[in-house]
Amino acid sequence: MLFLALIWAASAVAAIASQSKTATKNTTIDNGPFPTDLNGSNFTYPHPFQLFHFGSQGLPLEMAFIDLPPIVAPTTTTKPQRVRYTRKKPNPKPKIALLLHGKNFCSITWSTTAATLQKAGYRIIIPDQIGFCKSSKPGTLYQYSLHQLALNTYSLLSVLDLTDPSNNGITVVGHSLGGMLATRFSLLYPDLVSSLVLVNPIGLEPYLELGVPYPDLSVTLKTEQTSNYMSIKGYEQSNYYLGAWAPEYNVWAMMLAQIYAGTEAQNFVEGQARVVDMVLTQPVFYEFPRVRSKTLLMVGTKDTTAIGKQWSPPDVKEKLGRYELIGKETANRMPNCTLVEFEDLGHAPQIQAPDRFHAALLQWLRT
Ligand SMILES: *[C@@H]1O[C@H](CO)[C@@H](O)[C@H](O)[C@H]1NC(C)=O
Ligand SMILES: *[C@@H]1O[C@H](CO)[C@@H](O)[C@H](O)[C@H]1NC(C)=O
Ligand SMILES: *[C@@H]1O[C@H](CO)[C@@H](O)[C@H](O)[C@H]1NC(C)=O
Ligand SMILES: CC(=O)N[C@H]1CO[C@H](CO)[C@@H](O)[C@@H]1O
Repeated sequence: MLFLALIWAASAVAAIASQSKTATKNTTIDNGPFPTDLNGSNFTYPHPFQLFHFGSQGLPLEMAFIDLPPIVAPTTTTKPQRVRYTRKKPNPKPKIALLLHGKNFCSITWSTTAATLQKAGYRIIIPDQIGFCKSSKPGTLYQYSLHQLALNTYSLLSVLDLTDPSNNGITVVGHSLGGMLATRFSLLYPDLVSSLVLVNPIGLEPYLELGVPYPDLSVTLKTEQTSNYMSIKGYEQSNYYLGAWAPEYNVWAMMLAQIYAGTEAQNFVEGQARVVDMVLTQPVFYEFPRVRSKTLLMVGTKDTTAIGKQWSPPDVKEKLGRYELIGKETANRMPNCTLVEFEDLGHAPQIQAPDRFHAALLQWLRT
C-alpha cells in the first residue's frame, strides 16, 4: 500500500514537473494584428498588446497582455565624454511591475499608472485574466480559482523570461479583485514578489463567515445576465465613487457594458458568475499573516464594496464593506505592511485622484 502510494506520489511529482516544463515550451506570443472585437471586447486599447497562447485545463487559451518598456529620460550632459577611461557598465535589468485589474475593469484601466511607473524606470506587464476583457472566455468549461489565475499569470511571466530570481523580484500591484489575486500570487510565489501593492482590494473581510448567504451558481448567473450599462453605472456610482459620476468613470463602465452585450456575452457571464463564487469560497483573508512580501495597502476609506452585500440581511449588510476599519485591521495582520488611507476617496483612488494616488505610490516604491 505504502509502496503504491510512493509510486503514485513519485509519478505525480514527475507529471507536475514535466507539465510545468511543457507549459512554458508549448506556448506562443502573438503580436497580431487582431480584430477590433477580440474574444467579445471591442474596446480600443491605446497601447499595443499581445496574445499569450497557452494550454490550461486541457483547453487552448489566449491571454491578452500589455508589455511596456521603461522610459529612460534622455541624459542631457553637455560635458565632453571621456570615452577612453569610461568602463562600460552592464545594462542593469529594468525593474518589473505586474498590474492586475479588478473584476469590473481591464488591463487598460491601468494605463495612467503604467505611464507613471514607466517613467520611474519600470517595465510594465498588464494581463487581461482568462474570462475577462480581450482574453479567452471558456465559459462553463473552466474551473476558476485564484490559484489558477495566479498560475496563468506566472506562466506568462515565465515565457517572458521574468521569473528568474536574479531579476530582483517583481512589484505586483492589484486593484479590487486584482488585489485578492495579487495576494494569492504573493503567497504562491513569495520569492518572486519583492513588493506587493494592494489598492482597495476585495476580500479584506471573510464574507461568508460574516453571514453573507452562499448563493447557488444559478442565482449569481442570473444577476450577471441582467448586468447592463445602467446597472453597472448605478452600482459603481454608489459603491465606488461616492454618488458622483464623471467621464473618466464612464469610460470603464461603457467598456464593461459592451462585453456584457458583446459577441461572447454568454461565456462571459458564465465566467463572471464563477468568479463571484471564487471570491466567496477562496478567501485570502485567513492568510494575510503569511504574506512575506513587503506590502503597501492603499485604501480609499469611503469605499463600501463588499461581495454579497446586495443579497445579505440588514444586520449582515451593515457590518460589510467598512473600508475605514478593514484597511487598518488588515495592515495590522500583515507582517510588513504600510497603510496609506485616502479619507475622501472610494473604491478606485487611482481613477478618482490619480495625482495623489501616484505620488503616494512612488514615494513608497522609492523607500
Ligand atoms: C463596440 O460595440 C458597441 C456596441 O455594439 C458599439 O456601440 C461601439 O461603437 C463599438 N466600438 C468599437 C470601437 O467598435
Ligand atoms: C501543444 O500545442 C499543440 C499545437 O498547438 C497542441 O496540439 C497540443 O495540444 C498542445 N499541448 C498542450 C499540452 O497544451
Ligand atoms: C520589511 O521588508 C523590508 C524589505 O524587504 C525589510 O528590509 C524589512 O526588514 C521588513 N520588515 C519587517 C518588520 O519584516
Ligand atoms: C474562445 C475564443 O473565441 N477565443 C478566441 C480569442 O481570440 C483569438 C484571436 O482572435 C482567437 O484565436 C480565439 O479563438
